[in-house]
Amino acid sequence: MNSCGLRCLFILLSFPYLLQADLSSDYYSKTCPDFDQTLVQVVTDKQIAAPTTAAGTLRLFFHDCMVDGCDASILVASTSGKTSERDADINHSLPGDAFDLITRIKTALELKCPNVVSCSDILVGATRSLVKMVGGPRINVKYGRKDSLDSDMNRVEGKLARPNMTMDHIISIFGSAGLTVQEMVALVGSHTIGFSHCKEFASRIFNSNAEHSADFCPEGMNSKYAAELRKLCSNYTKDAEMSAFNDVFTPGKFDNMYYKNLQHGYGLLESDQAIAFDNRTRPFVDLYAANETAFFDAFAKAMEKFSEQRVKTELNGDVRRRCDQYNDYWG
Ligand code: HEM
Ligand SMILES: *[C@@H]1O[C@H](CO)[C@@H](O)[C@H](O)[C@H]1NC(C)=O
Ligand SMILES: *[C@@H]1O[C@H](CO)[C@@H](O)[C@H](O)[C@H]1NC(C)=O
Ligand SMILES: *[C@@H]1O[C@H](CO)[C@@H](O)[C@H](O)[C@H]1NC(C)=O
Ligand SMILES: *[C@@H]1O[C@H](CO)[C@@H](O)[C@H](O)[C@H]1NC(C)=O
Ligand SMILES: CC(=O)N[C@H]1CO[C@H](CO)[C@@H](O)[C@@H]1O
Repeated sequence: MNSCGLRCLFILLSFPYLLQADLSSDYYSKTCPDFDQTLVQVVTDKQIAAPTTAAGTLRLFFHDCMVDGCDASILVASTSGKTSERDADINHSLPGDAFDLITRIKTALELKCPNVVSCSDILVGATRSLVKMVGGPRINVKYGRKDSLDSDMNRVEGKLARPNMTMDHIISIFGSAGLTVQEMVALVGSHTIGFSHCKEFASRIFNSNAEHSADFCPEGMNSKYAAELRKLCSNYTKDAEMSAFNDVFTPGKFDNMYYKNLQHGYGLLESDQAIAFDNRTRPFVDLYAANETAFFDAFAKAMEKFSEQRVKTELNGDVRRRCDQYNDYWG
């Protein structure tokens, strides 16, 4: 159910231009002049205190924007009546530090300019800052998004790729989000930072016939790497927290090592490794492995495009006062 209804019909008939999102890089220059400075300050403090924040926030951004555009729908907490996106099954491992970061930025901004800055803009701005902070490219971002009026776990299924999907399926999911194969390969380069829980790749390294056999190695994987991962994850069924770096060589640095890893059998997830084998994706893996500037340019452009698609406007969104709750217009 769209929570907009008659209210929107009225607004649309009166102000048809509202259908068009009006994003700009200086959107808050008059209404919240300290926006950039405040955001960067909170982001910097948090990243220093908790260095896993960058990867966690980038993944949170990705999951928010894949499901109906960047609209902060992922930040809404479930209520007794309704399970929201962040509690959809696939979100189980979304990191607490990233949610905490957004709350901190929102709190700081509400003190300076109440009811002005949207949660979706905060998530986009924080992601952009963090990518740069861990060594990645400068991304041009525009602001002016509104936050969703609706978050529903049922809208998540089928919109996020899983590591065991076929490349056809993954390409089609990104295609539905308006992204080309090249843009997809560039964005997945995000796996140059962060980590994955063992359960996400256990089926690759523990094959059911040769459970702990020392020399089992999935096709395309470096055999020493497979053995190391098996050791690292030996306890994963007992300890669900066990996890491995996505990029085993430079885990905290945003660089093009992810693609070099794929070329040498150090892809962690099945989907990572598959990107290096598929004819449609492989040329871009080779390009980005050879030329980090080409990767950074493509990543920055794809992030900019991705962050501006299907953006909510006054018509179907608002500025939430708390990022985890809808505004209460009737109370
Ligand atoms: C083929 C498509 C993709 C698949 C199947 C996939 C799957 C996954 C999985 C299973 C994890 C591990 C989660 C965990 O265990 O906690 C992960 C981590 C991550 N993903 Fe992806 N992903 C994909 C594309 C992307 C894209 C396009 C981005 C960014 C734009 C992204 C950003 C991240 C980041 C930053 C992490 C690390 C999170 C952390 O350390 O907290 N992924 N991904
Ligand atoms: C893929 O993994 C999910 C759980 O992550 C599982 O439910 C599903 O059955 C798997 N699909 C295939 C084809 O293996
Ligand atoms: C596995 O778990 C057991 C008990 O929790 C612990 O004693 C052992 O050190 C763990 N091994 C590894 C490799 O983490
Ligand atoms: C992929 O490329 C290889 C090597 O160029 C070729 O042999 C194979 O037929 C191609 N497969 C498809 C599906 O295009
Ligand atoms: C690397 O990519 C950049 C950006 O696309 C390009 O300008 C440059 O010429 C490339 N460098 C090499 C050595 O190919
Ligand atoms: C970060 C977050 O909100 N994760 C939630 C994902 O879903 C599980 C199960 O519903 C919740 O327990 C987590 O809190």
